[in-house]
Amino acid sequence: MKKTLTVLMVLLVAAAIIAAEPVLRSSSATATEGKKAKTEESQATVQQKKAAINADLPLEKVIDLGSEVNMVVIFIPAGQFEMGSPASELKRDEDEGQHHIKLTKPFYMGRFEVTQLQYRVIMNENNSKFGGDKLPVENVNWYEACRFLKKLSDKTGLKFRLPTEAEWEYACRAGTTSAFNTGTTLDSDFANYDARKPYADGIVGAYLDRTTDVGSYPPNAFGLYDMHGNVWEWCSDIYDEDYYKVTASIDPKGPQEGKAKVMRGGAWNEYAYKCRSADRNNRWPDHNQSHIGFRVVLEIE
Ligand SMILES: [Ca+2]
Ligand SMILES: [Ca+2]
Repeated sequence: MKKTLTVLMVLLVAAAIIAAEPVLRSSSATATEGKKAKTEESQATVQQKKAAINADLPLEKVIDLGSEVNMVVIFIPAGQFEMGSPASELKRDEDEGQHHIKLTKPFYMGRFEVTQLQYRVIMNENNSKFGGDKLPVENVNWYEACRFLKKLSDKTGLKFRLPTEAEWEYACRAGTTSAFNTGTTLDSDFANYDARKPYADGIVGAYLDRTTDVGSYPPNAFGLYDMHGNVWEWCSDIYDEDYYKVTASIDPKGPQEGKAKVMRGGAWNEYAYKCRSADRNNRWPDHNQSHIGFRVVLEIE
């Protein structure tokens, strides 16, 4: 009897190890990535705080949406950066050619993707596929996002809009030049995406098959959450694959003509390479899908 029990115990332990294996993470790798991200973060964070003090503006603002619902926006400093990806970046696309961009004005950006609760309070509707107040609103097309921003602006007397593509990437990178703002890889502890297929020397992780509450993963150096993954985020720009070849280097607003709109950052159902800071994607503006949402920009007048 005792021998049978021992054999059973050994089998159970072995089974537990095998079950844990596919999502097993090396803690030393996580620590190294965390440290790397932190070193890069601190510079951008210092610059952000300094710029807010110099402009005599708060680092974050709490916007009252009514019905005891708030939205927090974060101060993003003016600055310069290399937009796009270097030719050496793995799994990059041809439309990401690197070019220097200067953003001359600071702005505020939503700390989180717009949530279902926030969307419902302003629009009295919510057609998201996944249900939950703290989940990002999705299944929301570009026109609907703009209507939300218009209503929010009317209600608050402030000027809300979608980020430009350049503002979005600048805010996502927060001073980093690597493929992700977490470093050279994106592991499933850092974002909600399909981590069954790792990027570069990344580790295989989980696929949740759904959105997650906003802010479930660590923020970037500017204090923005879910810039990689969860839901794709609409930008104001029209998409043109050749735009980077002719783009204005100061405060670019996107091409004049075209139908599709830019979306950025990847989503819960995408592999890591689609969540890269430089990756560009697009959809027609009347396109509703359960992996597309948005985040606000509040202009500083
Ligand atoms: Ca996102
Ligand atoms: Ca792309």
